[in-house]
Amino acid sequence: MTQTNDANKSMTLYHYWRSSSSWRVRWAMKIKGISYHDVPVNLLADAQKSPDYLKVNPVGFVPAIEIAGRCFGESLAILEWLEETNPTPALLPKDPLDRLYVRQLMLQIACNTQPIQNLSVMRMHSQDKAEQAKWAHHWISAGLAGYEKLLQHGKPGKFSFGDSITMADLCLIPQIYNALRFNVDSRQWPLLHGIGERGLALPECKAAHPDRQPGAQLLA
Ligand SMILES: N[C@@H](CCC(=O)N[C@@H](CS)C(=O)NCC(=O)O)C(=O)O
Repeated sequence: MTQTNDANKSMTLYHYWRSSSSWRVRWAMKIKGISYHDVPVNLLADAQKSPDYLKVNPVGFVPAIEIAGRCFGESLAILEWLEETNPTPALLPKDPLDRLYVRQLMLQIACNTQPIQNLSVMRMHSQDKAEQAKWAHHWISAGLAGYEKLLQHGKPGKFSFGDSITMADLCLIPQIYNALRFNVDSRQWPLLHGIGERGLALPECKAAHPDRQPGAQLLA
């Protein structure tokens, strides 16, 4: 596919080392063997709201990706594009109902959990760091408890759906990492905790891990 190859040659990922949404995309790109140029966006310095970055993603969130001169945001939309243009290794199951279930899991994190504990939402809720942490703790706990229930009614194996990594895991595992920052211990949910441990041990996940990203050492 010529278009895909051309696009793959010229990708720039705008991301923040500790952003769970950014980690989803980094991890997918590592799994699919796609290289990219890095542009770190420092959320603590509000670089996501700078005029330059707003030209990349007008809504002021990371990640964003530049592909063949065009810029796009929204991590799940980017994951779907990566899957369409680089189908192997697959990150979604083949059966449409299984895909529906995997997407339900993805959205349990990407719609029902992560946005509520986002930096801008926490800041709007309160300026007080302790209150922000309490808020994040509550909503991450609620979101992960829901994910565990979905797993109990699904077909978990080594990972969220069977024994292969899917996009659901790409959403879950960065959220588990984020949870630790707010003292939410995933051991209370045995199914997702085990998935988290196995996922973190994978080389592609390690390569996409926040600690290995540009900017991490400076800001940690
Ligand atoms: N739905 C978006 C969410 C992106 C998002 O919330 N990004 C966070 C970092 S994980 C962010 O840029 N926060 C900056 C802010 O809240 O100002 C996606 O999946 O890409």
